[in-house]
Amino acid sequence: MDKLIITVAGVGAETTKEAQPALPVTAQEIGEDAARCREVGASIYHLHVRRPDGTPTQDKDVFAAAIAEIRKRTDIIIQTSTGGAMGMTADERLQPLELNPEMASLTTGTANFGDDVFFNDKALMQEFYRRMQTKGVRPEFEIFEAGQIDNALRLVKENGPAGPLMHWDLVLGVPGSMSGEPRNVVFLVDRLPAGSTWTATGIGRWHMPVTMTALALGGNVRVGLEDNIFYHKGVLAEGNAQLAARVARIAAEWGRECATPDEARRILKLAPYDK
Ligand code: KMH
Ligand code: ZN
Repeated sequence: MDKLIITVAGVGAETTKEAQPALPVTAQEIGEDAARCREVGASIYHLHVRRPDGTPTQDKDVFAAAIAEIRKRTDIIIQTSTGGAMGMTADERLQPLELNPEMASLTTGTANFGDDVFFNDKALMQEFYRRMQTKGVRPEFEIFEAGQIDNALRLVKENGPAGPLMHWDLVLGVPGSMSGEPRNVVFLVDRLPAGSTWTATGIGRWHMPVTMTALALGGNVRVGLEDNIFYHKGVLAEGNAQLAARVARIAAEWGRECATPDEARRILKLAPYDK
């Protein structure tokens, strides 16, 4: 079994500082957070950014500032979000790709998202996918519903591959979309094409069921305040690193070590890190 790749979704677009005081918001806070997470075993940082008042933005310059602060401190793989926040236009969401990140998220389908709709029709997906292909940015296919796997496979069939393998993130438990029951994780993993790599994350109360199922299946895990603000029911996490450290500890007890960022690059067949 490959070493464990822990992704930290440390910032997100929906979590607020009021709800979770440990949320990193400024570029410096994000840089320090990514370094702490890397120290406890994380190898990918899924990056959203915020304006100084905490509101989400996809502004390229705000991403550049956060990436610079991360890069001052750590070699962690940076995966920029193209999901952004509810209501953003496709052009807004695409901005961080201009910075040529190693990876970027790509949701392959529209999904209910709380009281809102996270809109990703075919034209949008295709534009995002082709832009990533052209720029050599590896997509992480974000799957909230089963049909989104088929949509991603169709993108590859119609446009060709965007790298030597497909990497997936099963995002389960968003209110309005597929829940994080273990059987749902198994169902989705069964549908991924041979040669794929995958990670999974459970939103809110689904955090631990999805984490434990992913570990049991030999997959990878995503944690972080974007997805879940609690350590235990009703007890806020101290921060992203505490959530990452717990998964690293459980995996170690099971005899599975965490991949360093460079080991994760090899597992994901990404280009070697160029300092
Ligand atoms: N904030 C959500 C609407 C992604 O990063 O690609 C979308 C999201 C997915 O967070
Ligand atoms: Zn995200």
